[in-house]
Amino acid sequence: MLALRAASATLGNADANDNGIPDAVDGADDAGNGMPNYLNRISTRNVLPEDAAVITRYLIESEPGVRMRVGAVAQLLSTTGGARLAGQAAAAPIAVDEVDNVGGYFSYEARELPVVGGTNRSVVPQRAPIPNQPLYRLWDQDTATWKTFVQNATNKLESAPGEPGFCPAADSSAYSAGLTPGYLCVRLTIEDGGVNDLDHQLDGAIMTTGGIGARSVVVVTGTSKGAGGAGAADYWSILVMLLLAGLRFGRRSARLAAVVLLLPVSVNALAADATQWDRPARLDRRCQCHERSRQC
Ligand SMILES: [Ca+2]
Ligand SMILES: [Ca+2]
Repeated sequence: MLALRAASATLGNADANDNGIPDAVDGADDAGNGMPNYLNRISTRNVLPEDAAVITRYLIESEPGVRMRVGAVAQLLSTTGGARLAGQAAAAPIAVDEVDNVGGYFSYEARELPVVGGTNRSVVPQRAPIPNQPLYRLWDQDTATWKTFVQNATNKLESAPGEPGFCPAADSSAYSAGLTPGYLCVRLTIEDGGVNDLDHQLDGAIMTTGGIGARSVVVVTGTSKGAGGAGAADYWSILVMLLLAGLRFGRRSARLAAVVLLLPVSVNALAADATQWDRPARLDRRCQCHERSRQC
């Protein structure tokens, strides 16, 4: 996917990347990582800045050897010059997702994977803690739709506590399964050519544009009878009848019957909740610091 602009930036004597060379001399050619030369400050191939001007923290990192590149969506829409789109409004020119974004979207590519058809792990420091009921949402440019990251044997979402701007390295054992609310670091494992690879090619590269979303509504579903609201209505009708019966035969027997009736509703609600957002299988608070970070 290529980013095509109607016009190139007009560069002058400013020095956006603070390298002592005027922007006009640095030029707007691709620095090799999807960023224009006049903004680029980084040369490590497996690392990208979320914001072009900040290279000491908030770095998106892949496993060593992989070439990282700012994604085409960020090249067109990022206001920070890096791989980050600053939230739902920044991504609106694509489409507004039905799921509320938390902490921004990130658009990047990981190229030159060691194995075509293999997997790639990348770490994205979050701008806000992972919320309750989290999802990882992806923008699929081929279908022009937002979709939810699919987890399976070769595609995973993991998280680690981290510190603002600093996360364990992409190959660290500090990550635990799932998106844990409150954590600041997300690791995505994506299979080349798999369901979450947005270039849809078996080509030794993965493309992703997406970010954390939070469901705003918990949907409680299911009773033992039928589909939709009819079964639930029957349930509550029976419950009311039992309570009325309690007035005649005693409160204790009515309470017992109500508990028996409500138990499967509660179990169904928990089961429904578990399918609505990503929940970690376990917590692992071990932390290995990023080699460029001084704390963890
Ligand atoms: Ca410069
Ligand atoms: Ca691919």
